[in-house]
Amino acid sequence: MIVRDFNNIIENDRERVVSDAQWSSVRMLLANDGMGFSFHITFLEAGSEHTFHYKNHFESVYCMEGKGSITDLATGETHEIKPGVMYALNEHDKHTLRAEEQLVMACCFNPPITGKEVHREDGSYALEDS
Ligand code: 9YT
Repeated sequence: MIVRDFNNIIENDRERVVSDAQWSSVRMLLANDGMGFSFHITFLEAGSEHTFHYKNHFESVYCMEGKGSITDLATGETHEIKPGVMYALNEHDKHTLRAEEQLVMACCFNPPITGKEVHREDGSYALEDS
């Protein structure tokens, strides 16, 4: 069994904490945990906007705190994001996420990320060996 404490990670396991200018993410589970998915708690700053396109991964995201919206860039459709709402990028959907208030999201990736990825210019993460 794997048991990890978010607060302990923040204090003692900084390798699991990744930050960009306007988001940060705590990787609770990564590929080497062998679960077949990774699990992240992600914070998106109030007022920020992000375009991501996870071409190589499926992702589901559950909003725990905050307020914002997500636009599916293929259809132009925009959905409200608030606590209790989940979105799943089941078609590797390119999307823009906006945080009106800081968003706190619980995210799962399949395949799991390794922790070494950086966002490429097209908004995707590479697979480990691509
Ligand atoms: C909200 C969202 O797409 N989170 C993705 C996870 C985060 N970018 C990370 O941990 O890499």
